[in-house]
Amino acid sequence: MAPAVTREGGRLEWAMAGVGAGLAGLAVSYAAGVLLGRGSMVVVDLADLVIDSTPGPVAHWAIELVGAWDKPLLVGGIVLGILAAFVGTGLLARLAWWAPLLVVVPVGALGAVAAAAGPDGLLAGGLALMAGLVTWLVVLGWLTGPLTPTRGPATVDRLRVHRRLLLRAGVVAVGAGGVGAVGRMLDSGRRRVEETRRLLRLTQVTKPVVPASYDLGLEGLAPWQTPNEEFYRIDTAITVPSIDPEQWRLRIHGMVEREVEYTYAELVNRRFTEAWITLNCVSNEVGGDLVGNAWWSGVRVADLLAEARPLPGADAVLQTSADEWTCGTPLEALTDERNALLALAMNGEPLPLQHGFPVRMVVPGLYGYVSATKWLVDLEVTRFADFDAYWTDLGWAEEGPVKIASRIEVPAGGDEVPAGEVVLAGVAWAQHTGIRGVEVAVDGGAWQPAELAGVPSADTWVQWRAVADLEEGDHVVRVRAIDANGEVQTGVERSVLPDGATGWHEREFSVRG
Ligand SMILES: Nc1nc2c(c(=O)[nH]1)N[C@H]1C(S)=C(S)[C@@H](COP(=O)(O)O)O[C@H]1N2
Ligand SMILES: [Mo]
Repeated sequence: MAPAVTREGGRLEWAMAGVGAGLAGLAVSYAAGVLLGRGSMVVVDLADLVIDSTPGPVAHWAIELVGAWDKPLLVGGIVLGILAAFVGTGLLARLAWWAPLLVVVPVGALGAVAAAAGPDGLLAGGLALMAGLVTWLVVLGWLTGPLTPTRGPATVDRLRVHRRLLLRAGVVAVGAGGVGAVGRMLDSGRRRVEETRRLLRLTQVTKPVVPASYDLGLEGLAPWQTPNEEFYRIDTAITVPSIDPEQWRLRIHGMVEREVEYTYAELVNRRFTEAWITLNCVSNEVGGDLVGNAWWSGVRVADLLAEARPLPGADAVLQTSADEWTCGTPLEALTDERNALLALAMNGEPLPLQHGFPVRMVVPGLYGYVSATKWLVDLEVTRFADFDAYWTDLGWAEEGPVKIASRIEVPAGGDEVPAGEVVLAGVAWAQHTGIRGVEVAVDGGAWQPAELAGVPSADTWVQWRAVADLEEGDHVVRVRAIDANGEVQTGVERSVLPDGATGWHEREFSVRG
């Protein structure tokens, strides 16, 4: 006869094990999120998702019904839901080792959707979520270890089982509490700096109004001024550095007559320069969106370098960030008339943390990887021959002047548009040189000039627009730009490595009768 299988512990013990494991998972997911620089918790993203996906009338009805209690009730409901999920895994574990997955997998799927919709994107959110889910399962297995079915004569010492369970529960509680506390501590630094940033008043910073002539205002065309929340973000930082401006220093040293150091307050009290500058990434593919245009406010770096007095023979500045990313910039690009900036503000607000708070470099005409150091703390005047920087060390070119580029945004790819006059539109850029013209070619025909919108300087992108009379069927449009020196954008296709992509952007769409 097969020995009887005994499941030790009552439902309550299994349920408690589920709750303990779930709380441990929450603590780990929270701490992992903090480490990954997330501004929000996955659980909070989940609440947001519930709110956002509640149909308007239902939400209205619910709010009407419960009045000012809507927020506490929502939070209470979510807490109850989470507790129910935790209890559920415990009870299911009592039936079969794999049964908790019936809860954990759907929760993971919901969490992934919520994280993707949340402010920090799927990657950081997904990793934090995974860390939490794995912890949940592993701790559940461990906590229920003493309760696991024993085969053979049921002569189990109930008291011993109970004691072992309590001991493990204690270990989990202390561990989860510790992990949660460390997460909170790490996060408090970021929250404090966010708060300091919010309270900063940079009196010299203005908020610009975009002249109507710069923005064609077409549906589907990116706005001429890129809002901070939509500005692309590229960096190697896993945790976004949070730097208290009071503690921040910029040191200028190396091949200089006089080493100098500046505080944030010293920069704030200098004369500010403001400019529209389009920034783009060397990794931007033809037609890609790693490019944005903002109003930057700050101090001319040429003036600070002049105070340090570079020595003859120096041709480069090695920039270092608080997180020890480095890049090398030609000394000339930082000292010529182009107004390279130590930016303190972006679009009229102190720099967002992800974009380099409190101070970053912005150099018109150079790709970000050789110029646009965020969280900047150190400038070493030196020679290109004497150093390797982060990306040049990995095979990217030492010098990264921006290449002429143009992009089609209207019609959107795969669009179906009505026959007749079809509007084509997009942007083109060649910072520090400027764009003289943009041309489009439909279905491999002759290049036709597009109209250009206005721009304040050679340092920004320019919107373009053209109209083509097209018949029903599939079409393809290509674009190329001509810079202010008369150089025509090449159609030769090259990949982004080592110094930026080339080639013409094209777009397919169809016209219906
Ligand atoms: N500290 C630091 N600064 C950095 C980087 C980085 O990885 N670390 N990436 C650079 C690159 S490659 C680009 S394209 C720009 C992007 O700036 P953004 O994220 O504000 O758009 O920042 C530059 N500055
Ligand atoms: Mo970049």
